[in-house]
Amino acid sequence: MLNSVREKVEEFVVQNGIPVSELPNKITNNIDLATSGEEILNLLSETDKEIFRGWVISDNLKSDGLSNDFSILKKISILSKLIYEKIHEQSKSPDKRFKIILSGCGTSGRLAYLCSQTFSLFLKSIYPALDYNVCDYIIAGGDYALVNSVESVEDKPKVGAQLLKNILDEHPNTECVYLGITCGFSAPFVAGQIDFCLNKENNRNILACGIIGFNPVEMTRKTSPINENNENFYDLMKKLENMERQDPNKYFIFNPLIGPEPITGSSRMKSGTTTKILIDLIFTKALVYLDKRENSNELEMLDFYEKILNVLYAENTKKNLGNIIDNSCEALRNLKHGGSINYLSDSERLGLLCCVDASECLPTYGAGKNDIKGFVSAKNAKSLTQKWQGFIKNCPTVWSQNIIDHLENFNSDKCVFILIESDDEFQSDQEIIDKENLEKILLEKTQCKIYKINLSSKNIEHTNRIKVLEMNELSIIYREASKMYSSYFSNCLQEFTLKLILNAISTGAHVLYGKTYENIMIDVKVSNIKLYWRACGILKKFCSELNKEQCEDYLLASIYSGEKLTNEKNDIEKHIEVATGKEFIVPKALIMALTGCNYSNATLLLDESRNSVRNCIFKLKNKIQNK
Ligand code: F1P
Repeated sequence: MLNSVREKVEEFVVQNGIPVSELPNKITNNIDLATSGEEILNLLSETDKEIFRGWVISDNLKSDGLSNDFSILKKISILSKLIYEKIHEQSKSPDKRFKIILSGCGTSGRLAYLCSQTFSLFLKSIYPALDYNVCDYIIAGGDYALVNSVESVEDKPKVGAQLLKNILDEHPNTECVYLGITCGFSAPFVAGQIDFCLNKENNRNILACGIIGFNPVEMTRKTSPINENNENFYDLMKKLENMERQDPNKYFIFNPLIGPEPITGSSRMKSGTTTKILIDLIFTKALVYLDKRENSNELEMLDFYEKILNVLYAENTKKNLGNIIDNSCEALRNLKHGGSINYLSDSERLGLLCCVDASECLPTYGAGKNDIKGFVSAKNAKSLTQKWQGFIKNCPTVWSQNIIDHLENFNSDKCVFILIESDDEFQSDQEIIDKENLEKILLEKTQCKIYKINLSSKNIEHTNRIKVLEMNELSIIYREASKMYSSYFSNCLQEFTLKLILNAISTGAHVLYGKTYENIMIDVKVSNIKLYWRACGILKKFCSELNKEQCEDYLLASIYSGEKLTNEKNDIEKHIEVATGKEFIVPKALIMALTGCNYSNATLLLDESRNSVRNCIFKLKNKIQNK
């Protein structure tokens, strides 16, 4: 085990200093050649297994080489004990307030929201006297960013720090645990908050400060100063690493090495999933302490997640889920003929995951807003509970009346409906629409394909038109988790299952549709600094004979539509502002770089391939090779 992790780390580090989170994964190198959903699932099963490799020993890569003195699992244990003690203290003397603050950008912020809401709700259910949310969240761009992408705020350290300060100011005399999430150790928004926490003046009420991400500390972003002292994220991480050594009960770096994403840089996938596992384990373990059960074992808990992977990627499931992916891809191919992918859940908790997964396809794959959607069913928008307001307010597709009013949008056999069946104990029944009725309407009034994913404990019957993805072992695993730990943990596992399924459907459908070249989403939106450098990296990868500077020049030529650059070249913020909202920036830059043609001709070439980036690059590469 030790050796394999060492090898993996070394392998990652030697590759031109590119952070693990931005490297292409060798397993999925040919994912764009897959011809079926099942083949995609075979690859995802391998990359998802990598999630579990780097937990047992430490994988912090220190400047002096590998060190295994801080195991991630041990850190989970220390932090969860601290959280338990504070919640316990609070329950005995309510004036001793305590808060956990989870914060992140994009997917990381969305997971901060989900985990903070579920944990706070659960605590309220066991301590009815609790009159506030013990766990709070911050997401860059505010609640609007829960289901929309607002990537530019990620580059603003001061905004991050101010938002954290606001929460602390609102709750004076409240002790806090802060956990920042940035999968690539790259978001200045989060760095600003870490900087704030490490500053002694602000430190009074901060009991613990931690960060979650999936690169070795050495690979933290070294550009973009974060504070007045011109320190960058890397400098802060080195400080944090030192402080963690000196005071391991207060400072935490959670960075298990999980290997690169199946779609390069798509941190919503493995990194998001691992973020969730880490937070789930910390919170579940705290609950187990509260329940006076001392016997929770992190490894055993981790095992539950692996068991679910085995069920999900078992032959039979792969076949059925593969079929859903195939038909979802068919829906994308037929967008002009009524094709669309729709998720529907009757639980706000799981519906959030549906809406998030769908909304992430817009920035990730340049999907249109009607291509893939999540719905949460309720009698009407107002009847949905206050608890999930942040999400409900910002999600345009929250209630099923939307569906009923717009049935004509779903009246094509290319339209796919995926219904999530669950028995969510936190859902209040009276607020929920009569689901059977909705199903009946869909069946009678539309031609769409209907699938059900059964995450409940009941068996569901197949009918002619409704195919069911049944995974019987799941309910056994959930029940066991609930018995051994808590029903909270079992909910976490259910969310984990659904996240993997939805990620597989949306990723699989877009990859089969031809949105990636190899495992790289070339048409990346250039909407923040991380993505600007990712775009340059993509050009470098495919045009190895060019140097970094030339690659950046091609990117700028595309951003400014072939016009001469009038701004300072290093005014990246300006370039991002101009790039935001423009289409096909990287593909056009790549065509110019590969062929030497100008901007207008690159646009023509892309047009000729009907904007299929993959086909266009494929043709060009063949042409160049045959010269
Ligand atoms: C945050 C994030 C991602 C998103 C995109 C832009 O990344 O918003 O969630 O998919 O890559 O960045 P991170 O700070 O968690 O690395």
